[in-house]
Amino acid sequence: MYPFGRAVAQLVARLVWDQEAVGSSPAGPTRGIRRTNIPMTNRFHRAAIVATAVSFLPILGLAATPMAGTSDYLRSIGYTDVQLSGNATTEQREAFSAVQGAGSVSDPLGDEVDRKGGATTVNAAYGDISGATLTRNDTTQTWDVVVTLGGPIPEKPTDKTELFILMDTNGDLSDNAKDGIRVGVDMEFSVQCTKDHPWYTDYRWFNKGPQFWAVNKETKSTFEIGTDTIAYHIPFAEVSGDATLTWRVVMAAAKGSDSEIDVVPGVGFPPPKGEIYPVPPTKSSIDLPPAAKWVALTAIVAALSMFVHRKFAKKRKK
Ligand SMILES: [Ca+2]
Ligand SMILES: [Ca+2]
Repeated sequence: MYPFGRAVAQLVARLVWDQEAVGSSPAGPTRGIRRTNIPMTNRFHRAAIVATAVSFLPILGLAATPMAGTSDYLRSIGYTDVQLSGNATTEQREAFSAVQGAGSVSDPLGDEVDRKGGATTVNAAYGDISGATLTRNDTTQTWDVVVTLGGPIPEKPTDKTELFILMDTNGDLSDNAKDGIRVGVDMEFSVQCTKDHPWYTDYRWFNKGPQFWAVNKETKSTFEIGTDTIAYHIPFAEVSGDATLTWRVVMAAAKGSDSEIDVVPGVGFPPPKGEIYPVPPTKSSIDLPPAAKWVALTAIVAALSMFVHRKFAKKRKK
């Protein structure tokens, strides 16, 4: 079930075993014959420690790390199959979140959905955003957006791949889109590629009169595609350097007719209007990478086990 978890538990058991055998037997038995010298109470004690160690793993959420480019994270926080079946357009959903002003936002891996909000089958790690940063760059006179992805970007993605940067650029709510994935914004910058076209920029602005996204203006934005990052630079001539921006980014990858969409900030899509989705757990103040968590957990459990064992050993000697 949890192979690595079992390995940790076995390591803990070994540590306890060595402590018991070497520390409690006056004859100092060799490794090959120790087992027969362990009293039944010790075995019970050891089994309890191992069970405790194993029980810690799922509690700490370390047993299964969601894979980039999947809907694993949503499942891990309790989304049901019905919720992941996806049956509502973005216009039929509660409002998408947004970031206020310059700064950084992090995002879990494995929180993508398809275009209807259901589990995705595309499984492209490079379509999964792990973080985004908006910086005002006075040197280049640009707004710089850097998006970090869950895997390396292929030189030539086989299907359409797009990064959208959606912004309210003027603080005026009256010229913003009213619903859908672009709710609350008035400009859309993007960089896209298809199997036939290398990466190129695109730009749309929301025309509040007729209420549609106009394509009659071009952007002089530039971009860099890195190994697992996309950097995008919007000139102050197009978005004022004095603006207080409200923004979100959207990564979309396709495989045939299947889609994988990651919207940041937020996990998955917002729930259909009137419904409630599971809420992600609050992040701990110490945000260690998974490998460091394992090491820390192993050390904690081993130390606790040794402490408890010594207490028991002392009592037995009395
Ligand atoms: Ca993500
Ligand atoms: Ca606006």
